[in-house]
Amino acid sequence: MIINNLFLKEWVEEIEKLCTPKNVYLCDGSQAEYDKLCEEMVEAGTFIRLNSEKRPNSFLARSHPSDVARVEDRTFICTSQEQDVGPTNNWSDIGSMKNKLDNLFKGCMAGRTMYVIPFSMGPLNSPISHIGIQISDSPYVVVNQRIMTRMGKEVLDILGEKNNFIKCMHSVGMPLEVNQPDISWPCAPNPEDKYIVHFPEDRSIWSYGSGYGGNALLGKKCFALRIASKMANEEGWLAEHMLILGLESPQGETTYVGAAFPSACGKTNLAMMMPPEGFEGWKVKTVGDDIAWIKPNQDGKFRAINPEAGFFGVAPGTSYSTNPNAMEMLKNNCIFTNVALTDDGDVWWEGMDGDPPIHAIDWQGNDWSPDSDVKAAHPNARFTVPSSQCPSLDKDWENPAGVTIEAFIFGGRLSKTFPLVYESFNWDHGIFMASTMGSEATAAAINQASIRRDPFAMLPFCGYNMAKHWRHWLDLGHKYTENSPKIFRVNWFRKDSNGNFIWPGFGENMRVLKWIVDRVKGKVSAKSNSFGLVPYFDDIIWSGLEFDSEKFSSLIEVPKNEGLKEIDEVKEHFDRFGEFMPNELESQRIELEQRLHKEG
Ligand code: SAT
Ligand code: MN
Repeated sequence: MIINNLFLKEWVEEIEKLCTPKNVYLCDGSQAEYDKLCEEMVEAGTFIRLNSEKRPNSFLARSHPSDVARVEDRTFICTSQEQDVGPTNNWSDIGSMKNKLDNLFKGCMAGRTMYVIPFSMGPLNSPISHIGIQISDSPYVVVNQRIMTRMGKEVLDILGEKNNFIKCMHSVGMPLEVNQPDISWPCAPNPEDKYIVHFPEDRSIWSYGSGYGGNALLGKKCFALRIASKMANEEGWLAEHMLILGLESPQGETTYVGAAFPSACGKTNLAMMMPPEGFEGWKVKTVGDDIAWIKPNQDGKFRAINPEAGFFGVAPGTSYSTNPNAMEMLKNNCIFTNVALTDDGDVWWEGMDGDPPIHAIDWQGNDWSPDSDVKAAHPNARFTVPSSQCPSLDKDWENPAGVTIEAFIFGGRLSKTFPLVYESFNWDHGIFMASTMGSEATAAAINQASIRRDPFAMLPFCGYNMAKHWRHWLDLGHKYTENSPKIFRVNWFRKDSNGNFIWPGFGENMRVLKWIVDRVKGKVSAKSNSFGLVPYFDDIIWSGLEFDSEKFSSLIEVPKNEGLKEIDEVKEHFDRFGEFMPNELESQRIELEQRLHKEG
């Protein structure tokens, strides 16, 4: 394969000169190429082939212990003006960062192959999709990108002569001297040597020193969220940290919702949920589990696609009881990273069904048994699996026009104050609800506010000033009033006075989703409290679950003193954004205070 696109050709030559790899390889995205790279990684010790009867065509990788998750404090956004990134991002000046990166990348691929990876975020023929080209010296990245994106030759065909691709530059940051043997997971082990850098103004990404997850699979958080959120702001659409699911009624009518929860809050489980007893005939249909690109169409409908083609999910805690669809989809063609290896060549992680194995090899390659005092799988161990293997996948998941979102759901992890579910009074109030969302701070943060705010679940992912992101959402709702989705907040995690969860969660969340669908379709009325519109007890389907109206009240009522505390904390949260703070949101805060006082 050769590169015909002159812009791409020029860029690849420039990078080759800078990084001085042993050779350059243009990825075609074929199965043969994937198989060959996997085999090479088995030989190099990066991959272990799993038992081909138990887990066909699947591999285990163990990362370097210093390279196990995204590194938020090494993630930078570089813009001309510091205020463009706002108080929630690490800003750095463009010129000095470019100098630093130039030095880091100089010769950084010595002794390695430089892969050129053309990929599309979103279906190849969708007007909502965008193309990226990742350059990487990691074959692990290539095979993961083949699962997570539409990757290879077709993407170059679609790109044609155009130069509208996002440049995604990646190196593991471990050049090899002549005759220096490689290691199974090369990276720059020192945290200060890792750089995940975004230049939203020229829409490029430079990532150095890590081979793991969102640090290295640059289509995901770096492109589809940080860079795309900025593009979306300029072009009038949305790039959000949201799962997309469809709720299909027994009559065959599907209602799609986009739901935002912070990372590792069970988004994959919710996106693939099995409806509980009492919901015969209902189906949950999966479109995506992490990212949504949403563009209002000419009718003002919010059409959403999942820009990804695979799931990069947290393995620990995944089981037939928490997510049977995930367990089914993980039966073959998977890459597992940092899970445990069983003696029969299969994988295991904490929380999997049944008894733990009596012996395994842990994620660091050491012997492990149930009485070891370390975990067998790293808590952020992941699976990479094609979406097409998901049993609950929606028939429209690759519809180039997307699916119409009728409700947005925002959730956090909060043990008190916040109702199980509430609907906003109007669009602006919904944006207030999303801009103030968050999860309980841990005991370590005892002197700080009790809630760690994660607005829109976008705290680590918004590529520009968060307050401008709120402004953007407000404006979109004001522009498309007729078909704008309803907005809800949910909180599965409220506790009683004994510290026990009041709500059973998991599949039972379907009861809440069904109420949301009924609200969207105008089938049920709602009761107002100070926080928003909450369900009447009788409007939730209870069959199959014992739950009385008193317990239900304790899940949806807002104690006045707790509500007032929230008002004060929200003020502090909003104050951080200074002059960029939209007036509408401060007005919402004051109205909430007035409602709380009126309730007496
Ligand atoms: O590693 S990822 O960024 O892809 C997943 C996450 O941390 O949310
Ligand atoms: Mn995520």
